[in-house]
Amino acid sequence: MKRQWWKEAVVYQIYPRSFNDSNGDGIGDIQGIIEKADYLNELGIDVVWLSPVYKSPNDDNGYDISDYQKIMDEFGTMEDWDEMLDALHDRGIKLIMDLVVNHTSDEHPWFVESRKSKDNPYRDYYIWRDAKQDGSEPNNWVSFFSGSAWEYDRKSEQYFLHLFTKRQPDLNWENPDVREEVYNMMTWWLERGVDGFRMDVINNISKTPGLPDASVKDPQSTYQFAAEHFANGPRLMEYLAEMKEQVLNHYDIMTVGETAFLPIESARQMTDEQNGFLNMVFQFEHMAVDAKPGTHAGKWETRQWELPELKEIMSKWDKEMDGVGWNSLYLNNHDQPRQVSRFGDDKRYHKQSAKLLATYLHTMKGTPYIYQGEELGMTNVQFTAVEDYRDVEIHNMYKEYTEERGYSHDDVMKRIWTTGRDNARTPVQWDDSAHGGFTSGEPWIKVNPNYKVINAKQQVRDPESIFNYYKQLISLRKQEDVIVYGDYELYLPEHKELYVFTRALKDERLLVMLNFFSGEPELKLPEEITYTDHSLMISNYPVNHEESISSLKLRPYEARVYKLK
Ligand code: ISL
Ligand code: CA
Repeated sequence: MKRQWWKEAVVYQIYPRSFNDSNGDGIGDIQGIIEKADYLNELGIDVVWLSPVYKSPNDDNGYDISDYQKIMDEFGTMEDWDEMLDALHDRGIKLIMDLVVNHTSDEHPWFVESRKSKDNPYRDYYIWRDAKQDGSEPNNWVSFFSGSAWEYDRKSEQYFLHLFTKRQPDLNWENPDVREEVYNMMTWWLERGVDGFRMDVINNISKTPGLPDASVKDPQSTYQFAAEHFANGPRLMEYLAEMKEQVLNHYDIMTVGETAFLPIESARQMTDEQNGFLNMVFQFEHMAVDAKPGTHAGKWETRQWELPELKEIMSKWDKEMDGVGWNSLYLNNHDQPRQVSRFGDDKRYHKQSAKLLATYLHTMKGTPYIYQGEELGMTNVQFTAVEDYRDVEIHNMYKEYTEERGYSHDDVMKRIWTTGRDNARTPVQWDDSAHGGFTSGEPWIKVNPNYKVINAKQQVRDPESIFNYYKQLISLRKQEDVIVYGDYELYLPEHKELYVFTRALKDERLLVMLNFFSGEPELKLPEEITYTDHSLMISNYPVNHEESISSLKLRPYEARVYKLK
C-alpha cells in the first residue's frame, strides 16, 4: 500500500451553523471557526471537512446551494473564508469543502432560468418530465424527505425531479454543459487553495434511463423508495472518470464520496488506488445495524443492534478494500444521531463508552472522521415540542406520520429523539455559560441542556477527559505506522460483547480489546495470538501494567490497546 497523507490524517467535520457564533446573531459563522483554530490545533486533527458555507436559502441548512462561488451571508464573506483557510493552513491543517452537485437550490440562477419555459437554454440543466396520462407524477419515486420526488411547475406545465426537498431540484448530469460547469467550479475552488472535497450523495448523479417506477417496498404508501434507480446508475463511473481527468488529477488533494446504497464492488472500483476516481467513500452499511431493513423509512423504525453484525460489516469492508482502496471510519455525522447515545451509554457510562468508541474508530484501518462535539462526548437531545426542531426532514416526517399514518405525537417524538438529524445539530458546548458559550444571542436551535457538565472548557483542562483521550489517540496515530498501515484481523467474531482484533505491520503488532457493553465479560485470548511481551499503549481505565493478558475480565465499556512483541 502506498503511503498517502490522507491515510495518515484524522479529519474533523465542522457543521458551521452549529459550531461557533462570533457576532451574536445566534448562527455559527466563519469568524467563529477562526476563533477556534487553536482549539482544533490542540486536538491535533489534520483536516477539516467543512459542511456547506455557500450561498443558500437554507431549506436544508446549506445543502441547497444558490451560488457555488459565494459565501452565505450569515456565515461571512469570501474574505473571511480566505482568512479561515490561512488560519488553518498556518497551523498545518488542511481544508476540504462539501461538494453538493447532485442538486442545487431552486434559487440557483440555473433553476430560475430553467423553470421559465420549456425552450429556455437552461431547461435541460434539470430533470423535467411530463405528467403520466392521468396527470399524476412521472413515476412513483418518494423523496428522501417525504412525499413524491416530483414537483409540478404550473407555469411550464411539467414536473421536475427532486430526490431531497422540493427546493432541491436534481441536476441533469446527462447534459455535458452541467458537467462542465461543475468541473469549472471545482477548479475555481482548488485554485483558491482548498485541499479536497467531500462529495454529497455522489453516487446519485446517474439515474436509470427512462426513470422507471420503483418496486413496491411500502404497500401503504403511494410513493416508493427508488435507490435501485437513482443510486449507482449506469453512467456514474463514466462521470467520475471524467471529473478525475478534468479536475482531480491535477491536484494533490483528498476526496471522499458520500455513497449510501453503494455495493462493495462499486466501492472497490471507485476507490481503487490504480484506476479508481476517489480516495475513499463513506459506506452506510454499519449505519443500518439498528434500522428495520427494507425501506428508507427504516430509519424511523429501529431495532436493537448486535455487535456480531457490526463486526461482520466492518470486517467485510476492511477485507474487500484491502490492497485495493481505502476506508473511511465514522460512527456519526450531521445526519446521524450522536454515537455515544446510539452505540454507547450516555448516562451511566458516558465517559467510558465515549472513549471506547473513540478507541475503536482510531485503531481500525482507515481514515477516522470526528464530528464536532464527538470529542467531548456530546449526546442526543430530547426536545418535547416539535417546534424546537429545525430540520426539514424532521418536520416533513412529523407531518406525514401524524397526519397520514396516524401515529400519536408521543410516538413520533420518540422516533425523533432516537434518529432525528437535529441530535447532531445542537450547538457545540464550549463552556458552562448561557447557551454553552456558543453565542451571546439566541441560538438558531436550542443548546443541549447538559452543557453545564459536558463542555470543552472543562474537558480541555481535565487530563482524564474525553477530549484529552481523543488527543492522545490522534497523537498515537502520528507515532505508530502500524495504526495507519497495519493489517487488520478479527478474533472472536461471534462474541456478543467483545470486539477483539489485531493490527500488524512487519514486526509491529497491536492488540485491541474492546468491551462494547456494560457487562464484565471474561476474555480468554485466542491461542493464535502469540507474544512474548506486551505493553499497554492506551486504555480508558487504570490498568496494572504487569497484569497477564492471556485471560482477564474487562470492565464496563473498557478499551485497551497493547503493543505485542
Ligand atoms: O439522513 C439522511 C436522510 O434520512 C440520509 O439518508 C441523507 O439524506 C443522505 O445521507 C444524504 O445526505 C446528504 O445529502 C442531503 C443532505 O440533507 C444531508 O445533510 C447530506 O449529508 C441532501 O443534500
Ligand atoms: Ca453569527
